Amino acid sequence: MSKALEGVRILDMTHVQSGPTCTQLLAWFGADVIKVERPGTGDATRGQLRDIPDVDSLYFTMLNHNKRGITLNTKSKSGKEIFEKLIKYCDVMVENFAPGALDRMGFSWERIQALNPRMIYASVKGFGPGPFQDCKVYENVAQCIGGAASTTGMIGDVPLVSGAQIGDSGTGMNLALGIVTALFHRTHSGKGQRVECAMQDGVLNLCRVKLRDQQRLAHGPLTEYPQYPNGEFGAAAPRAGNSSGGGQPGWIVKCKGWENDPDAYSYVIAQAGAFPALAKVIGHEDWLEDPQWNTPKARLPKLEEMFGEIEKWTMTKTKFEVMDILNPLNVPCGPILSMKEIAEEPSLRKTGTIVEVDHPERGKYLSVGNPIKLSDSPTDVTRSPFLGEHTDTVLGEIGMSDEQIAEARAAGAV
Ligand code: CAO
Repeated sequence: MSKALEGVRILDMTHVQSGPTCTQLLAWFGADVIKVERPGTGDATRGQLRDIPDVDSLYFTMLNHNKRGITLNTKSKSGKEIFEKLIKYCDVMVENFAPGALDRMGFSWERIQALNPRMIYASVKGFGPGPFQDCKVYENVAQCIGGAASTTGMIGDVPLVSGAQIGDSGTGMNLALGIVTALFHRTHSGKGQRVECAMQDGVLNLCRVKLRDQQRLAHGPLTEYPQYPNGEFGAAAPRAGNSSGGGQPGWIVKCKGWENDPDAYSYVIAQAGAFPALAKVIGHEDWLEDPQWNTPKARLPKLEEMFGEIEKWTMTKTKFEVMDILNPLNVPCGPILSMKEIAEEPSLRKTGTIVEVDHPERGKYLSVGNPIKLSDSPTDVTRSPFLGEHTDTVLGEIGMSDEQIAEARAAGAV
């Protein structure tokens, strides 16, 4: 079986998380990803949050699978010459340095196009063009500037960032889509193009429903928000606690064992069609005849009370029992799964969503596999490269002799 992106060569200048998630995806689809790192130090994440001394961190290994690794000082004279050869050798260049870093090295988009007109040049930055275009940005900053933090959290409490890396891994996904789209375009245009993704845009794209709510505010209160009917709505779309972002009310309720287990909770959605079954199972058949309860509109001002009654019932069941009972009744619900439970879930191992990878220095560890499954192009997750592991091989591929490689090494370029 051939891999979907076999034959595509990626010059991977990425570091930390956002860029590496993009190139890892492309590598999983079969692209030859050549990760370029600074000699001696490499990607800073190799050494960050280490769990085992002197061994590449999980932070690094889990973001750089299936890649080859070379070292190159792109600021040195001979390093720049090698970099030029690599630009001519590859189809795509990906980077997520601070704004302007590649230009400062002497590699503007114009120069790259001149070197290789078929090159697709893809970048992640914190902001797009505008007043903040020169700022450095990390995940949590992206969540703040993209509207996620302002709209996440409990009512009346501080803004909250999510554990989901929507700024980094989310933007990496966008960039990967931009790259394969540009590759497709190149099949008939014959030309490369620039692909730019701002983390602010990526987060905002995932907060679409909140911009929807911002505009709905002009026409009255947001009736599905916990603030309705007694709370206040200000000028901006507010935090909504755990209420559902859609048209069906939902909330997180306690389940049996919640006193000792921080994850003994379930999300329950009181979807209109399944409401009679839900009411019956929690012992509130009376609601079905009561005009105060038996329409979605009548229930809207009483959602807190309704979920309170649902919770009285869920507290008598484990989160998995709640799932077992409510699913056959077509009540959408889901247990709050801990990372431990997810890591141990056999079905996720089977699908390759959680994979065990072997690493010569750290031994076996778990990683998150490819979330996108292609029928003719399955993903095999292989370990990340050591710093400079493939330098000699790749420099040989671009036509450098052993002697020239030795010279580059002596000059500190690799
Ligand atoms: N050879 C020579 N120099 C190299 C090199 C190499 N192989 N690789 C990197 N460098 C240089 C860069 O050119 C840059 O030099 P200048 O400052 O002189 O231009 C320098 O190393 C540092 O790069 P940086 O500014 O990108 O790194 P940082 O740690 O200060 O900032 C980050 C990190 C992530 C905040 C910044 O890169 C950024 O804002 N990136 C864009 C947004 C992004 O992707 N953020 C997500 C990161 S994951 O949370």
